[in-house]
Amino acid sequence: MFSIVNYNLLLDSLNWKYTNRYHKKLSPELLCANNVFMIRHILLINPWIYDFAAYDLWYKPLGLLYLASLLRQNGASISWVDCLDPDHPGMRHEPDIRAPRRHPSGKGSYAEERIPKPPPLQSIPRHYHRFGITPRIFPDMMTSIPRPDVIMVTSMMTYWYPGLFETISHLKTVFPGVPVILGGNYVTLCPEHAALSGADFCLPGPGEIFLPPLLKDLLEMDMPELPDVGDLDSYPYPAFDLIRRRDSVPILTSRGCPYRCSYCASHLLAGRYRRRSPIRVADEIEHWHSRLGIKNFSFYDDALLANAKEMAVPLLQEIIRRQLSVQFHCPNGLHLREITPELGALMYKAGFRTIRFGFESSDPVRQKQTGGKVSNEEFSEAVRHLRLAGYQSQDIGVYILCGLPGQPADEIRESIRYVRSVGARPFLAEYSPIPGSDLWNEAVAASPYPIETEPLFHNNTLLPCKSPSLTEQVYHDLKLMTKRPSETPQSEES
Ligand code: B12
Ligand code: SF4
Repeated sequence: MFSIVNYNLLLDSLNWKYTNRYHKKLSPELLCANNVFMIRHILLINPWIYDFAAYDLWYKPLGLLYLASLLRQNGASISWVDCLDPDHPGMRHEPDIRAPRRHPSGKGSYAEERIPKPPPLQSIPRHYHRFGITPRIFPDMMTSIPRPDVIMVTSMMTYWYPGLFETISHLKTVFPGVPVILGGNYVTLCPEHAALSGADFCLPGPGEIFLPPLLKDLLEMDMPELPDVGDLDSYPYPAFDLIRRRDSVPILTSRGCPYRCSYCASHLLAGRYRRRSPIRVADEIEHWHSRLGIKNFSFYDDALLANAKEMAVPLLQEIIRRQLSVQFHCPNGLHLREITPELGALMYKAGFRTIRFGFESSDPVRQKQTGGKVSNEEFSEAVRHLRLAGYQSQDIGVYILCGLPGQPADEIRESIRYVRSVGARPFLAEYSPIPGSDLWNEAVAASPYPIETEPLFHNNTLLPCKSPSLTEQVYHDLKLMTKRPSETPQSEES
C-alpha cells in the first residue's frame, strides 16, 4: 500500500507542499468500515466566489470535471455541486436576488449578494459580494445527496479563498466526519495559507497525479485506469454531463506553457509543456457539438497558438474540413507572434469570434523584462494579418498590463495609444501578484499591502503593486481611453 509517508516523499520530491490534518485521525476501524463499500461515493464541489466583482467569461471548473471523469473511470459514483450554477432551480425561491443575465454565447453574470467585507479589506471603498447560489439553499441541496465517502473541493484565484472557506465550513456541518480534500490553483500557489481552510487534506498540483495514492490510503480505493500524464491524448473527456448549463464547453489542447513570463505562475501549475494531437482535439469538439449540441467553445490553454504549425493550423484546418458550425472564444491571451496570414485566415474561417492577445506593453524594455513574448514590429504585423483575414479593429482585443511594480502610468497610456494606432482594441489587464512567479519579490517590495501573508491582497481590483503615478483618477482616465471608438490604423490613412 502507498503509505502517507511515501506520499509525502513523492510530493516533496516534486516540490509541492502538502498538508494533512486528517491522517492522524485515521483508525484501522475507519479504513475497514470504508472497505465494505466497493463503490466509492465522491462529492465534488465548485465553491463560491467572494470578490468585489466577477463575470463569467465562459468559465467552467475544468480541472474538477477532468477529475470527475477519472474517478468515474475507476468505478466511483459522483455527486456534483456547483455553487456558481447560474440556473440552480432553488434560486427561483430567492426573490431578492436578481436572475443572472446570460449571453447566448455562454458568458454572463452570476447571481450575486452583497456581503460584509473581510476585515483586511475594510478600508477599500467598494462593495463586496458572494457570487453564485445563496447559502440558504445549500442545506436543501445537500439533502438529496447520499453521505459521501470523501468530498473534493476545487479552487482557482488565490484571492477567492473566503468563498472556499465558507464552502468547507458548510460541508463540515452537513457531512460531519467526511474527509474533505482541497485542491486547485490556490492550494498549489499558497499551500501554507490553504492549511487554514478547514479541509482535511490540501493537495497541490495536478489531481490526477496526487489523488490516487491519497484515495488508496484513505479509502482503499484502487485507480488502475489512469492516464499517462505525459500523453494528454490518454485523458478521458471532462464530465460535462454534470454541468446543468451546457451553453459552452472549455477546451484544453495543451498543459503548461513553453514561455516564462515574469508575472506568471504557469510553470508552477501544470508541469512541463505538452500537447494533444490536433485530430483528437477536433474529435472532442465534434463530440460535444454532435452529442450536446454545443456551438460555443472557449480555449483555456496557456499558449494556444505556440508552435502553431503543430497544433493551431492543423486543428483549424480539421474544424473547417469537418464543416463544424461552431464559434470559439479566447478570453485568455493568445500569442501575437504566431499570427501569419495563413493562421489569421484559418482563425476567421474556423469561427474564432472572441480573440484577445497578450501584448502587455509597448515599451521595449518592459517587453524584454517580462519575457520577450512579442515586439512592437511583430505586433503591428500580426494586426495587419488579422485585418486582412477579415477582423475589424474592434474584434482584435489586446491586453495591456496595468499596475506592474514600478510601471509608470505614462507607459500604460502610451501602450493604449500605440495599440489603438495600430488598429486594435486595448483592454487593461490589472496585474495580480502571484506567489512563486519571477516578479514576486519585486511585487512584495512594491506593495503597501502584506501580500506575502494575505492572499486577499493579490486581488487585481486593488492594483496592489501600482506605482504612485497610477492614481485612482489616472486609472479611471486610462480605462476611459480604452473605451473610445477604435482608430483607423496609421498605415491605412491616406
Ligand atoms: C482559464 C483562465 C482564466 C479565464 C477564466 C477564469 C474565470 N474566472 O472566468 C479568464 C481568461 C477569464 C481568466 C481571467 C483572469 N485570470 Co486566469 N487563468 C485561467 C487559466 C489559464 C486556466 C485555468 C484552468 O482551467 N486550467 C485547466 C485545468 C485542467 O486546470 P485546474 O483547474 O488547475 O485543475 C487541475 C489542478 O489544479 C488540480 N485540481 C483542480 N481542482 C482540484 C480539486 C482537488 C480536490 C484536487 C486534489 C486537485 C484539483 O487538478 C486539475 C487537473 O490537473 C489559469 C492558468 C492555469 N494554467 O491554471 C489562469 C489563472 C488562474 N488566472 C490568473 C489571473 C491572474 C487572471 C486575471 C486576474 C488576469 C487579469 N489580470 O485580468 C483574470 C481574473 C478574472 C476573474 N476575476 O475571474 C492567474 C491566477 C491569479 C491568482 N492570484 O490566483 C492564473 C494562475 C494565470 C497566471 N497568470 O499565472 N483566467
Ligand atoms: S503569461 Fe502566458 S505566455 Fe507567459 S508564461 Fe504565462 S501562460 Fe505562458
